[in-house]
Amino acid sequence: MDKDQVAEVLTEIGILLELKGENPFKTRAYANAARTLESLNEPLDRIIAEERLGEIKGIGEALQKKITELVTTGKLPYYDELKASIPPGLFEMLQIPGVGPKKVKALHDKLGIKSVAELEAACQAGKVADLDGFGEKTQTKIIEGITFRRTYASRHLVVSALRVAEPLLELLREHPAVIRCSTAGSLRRFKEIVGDVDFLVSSKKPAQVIEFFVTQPGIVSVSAKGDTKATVILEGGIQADLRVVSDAEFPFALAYFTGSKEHNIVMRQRAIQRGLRLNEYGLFKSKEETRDPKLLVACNSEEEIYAKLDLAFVPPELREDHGEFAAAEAGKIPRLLEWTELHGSLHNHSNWSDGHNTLEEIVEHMQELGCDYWAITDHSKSSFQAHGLDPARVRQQMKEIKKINERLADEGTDFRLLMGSEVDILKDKLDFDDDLLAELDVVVASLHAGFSSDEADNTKRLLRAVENPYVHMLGHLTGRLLLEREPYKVNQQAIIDACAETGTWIELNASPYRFDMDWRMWPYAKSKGVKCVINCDAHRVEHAGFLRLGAGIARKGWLTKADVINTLPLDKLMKELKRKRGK
Ligand code: DGT
Ligand code: CA
Ligand code: CA
Ligand code: ZN
Repeated sequence: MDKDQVAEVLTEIGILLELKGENPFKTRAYANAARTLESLNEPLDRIIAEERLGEIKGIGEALQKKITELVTTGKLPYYDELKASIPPGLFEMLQIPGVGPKKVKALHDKLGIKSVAELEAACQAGKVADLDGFGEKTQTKIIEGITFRRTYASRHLVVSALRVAEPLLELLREHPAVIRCSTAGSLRRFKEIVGDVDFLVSSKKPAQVIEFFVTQPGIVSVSAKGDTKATVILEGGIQADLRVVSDAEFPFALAYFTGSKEHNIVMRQRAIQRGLRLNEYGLFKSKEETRDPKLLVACNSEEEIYAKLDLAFVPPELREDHGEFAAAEAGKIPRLLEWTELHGSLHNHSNWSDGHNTLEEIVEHMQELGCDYWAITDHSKSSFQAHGLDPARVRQQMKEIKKINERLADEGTDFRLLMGSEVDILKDKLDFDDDLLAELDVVVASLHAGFSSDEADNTKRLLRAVENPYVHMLGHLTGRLLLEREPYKVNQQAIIDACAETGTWIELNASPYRFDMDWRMWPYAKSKGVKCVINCDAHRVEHAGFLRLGAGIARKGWLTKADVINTLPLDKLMKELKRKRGK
């Protein structure tokens, strides 16, 4: 186990002990030790090998023994026993917003509640409000929390789905009985949230493929298993459907199961208009529903199906019946952005504010990845929870970055750090004065706190930032956190119009928790000539991987290389960064 995994176990032990009503000293010691481990700057196994664990503050003898056991054996019987002694439903109850270990313990001790379902019933019967330390308000909040969780139980971030689906697809691809395979459904269409994962395989031996699939790692249970279909639950609780078809059927099944439903409906209508029938088994010369192979119009690929219906190929991301048919008919489906066309990210954090890595670590990692540039845009002073920088610190960081860039130049390297800021949009001004902003290469303006419930209010604040000549782009336009926090109210169209007017760019925040501005708004922005910047908003070097995800959402928003600023090489980018200021 590495330090993050050990920290996770220690955190869980702390919670389990709290659920048992252990004394707070003991429970807190575990939480504190977990935090200490997470912030270590060297590998845990080395510290243990050199017997230096005892030198770390807050890690006493008992903890040392447990940590050593976890790192060396990957197991801890103490933890397993503790976990087994507590009903699993109690742990699940902790996921309800506003319900902590103390409350769970009280509910269990006083009302005998052992599961979320029992808790909901008790709330509805009004029993929870009567408990000491709860009350009407808390009871209502618990009911709301349970409802919220239920709505989202079958909704997952696309990144969580990809994490489990991609390795499984690779395993399927390598199986000798598999001829072709693909994901389908909303995952292939790259929706930001997916309900389940769909796999499609063509094979002459479906039973073999099904048997293989259901026994792969990453599959926690099998809900249904037939001759050509299986439904399973993947790690993380996502459901997955696998369908196996003949290779002749594959393109038709792929088109059908990729959807969307809305897209499929139009496809079928077009077939009918041409005296044909389209379904998951094929395209048939027939006026009635059929799957008679003698009537089949053979197609070896999705491209051929589209061609038979007088359409250019529609990339999966565009299959939402959002105008793709008019474009495909006119041969005007754009060549969508490829993530490899991106050269860097213009909104990222370092350990000067709330990021995890040093400037040097960032340079090394991004250079290695083949980026041309990486902007450091740490938070401004008003974001004090995120250790926002005051003007003096900003200037100090500028010096630091200049030094690093000079060194890179000396070494003959083309990679550059760009000096920037993610400046807070305050109630009536920006967090920094114009003269400081003017010294920076890159200025991202974001709304982080104090947004109003009034759309006009928020819009006005953002418009003021757009009008500032030193603001290059707006960061995460609506502040949403997918599956967690609703966007704040803002008139996106008015802001896009103002960005068009002033030459301000809009960020596509590529964090899979945000994907903000939403893909549905990009065609409008594009029609107004507003440029997109795909930004990682990286807080760790690993977040550079978000570029690929952001590009997927950009494709869903119909964006091409020309629409995205950070497809530019460094010299052209530097020119564009000066354009608005020159006006
Ligand atoms: P999801 O899973 O809720 O995120 O969304 P999808 O689009 O992946 O939906 P899913 O998994 O229920 O079905 C996969 C595709 O299969 C769907 O996009 C279109 C096709 N499909 C499923 N059921 C129907 C249906 O009743 N009518 C039509 N036309 N297509 C369907
Ligand atoms: Ca699906
Ligand atoms: Ca499905
Ligand atoms: Zn940021």
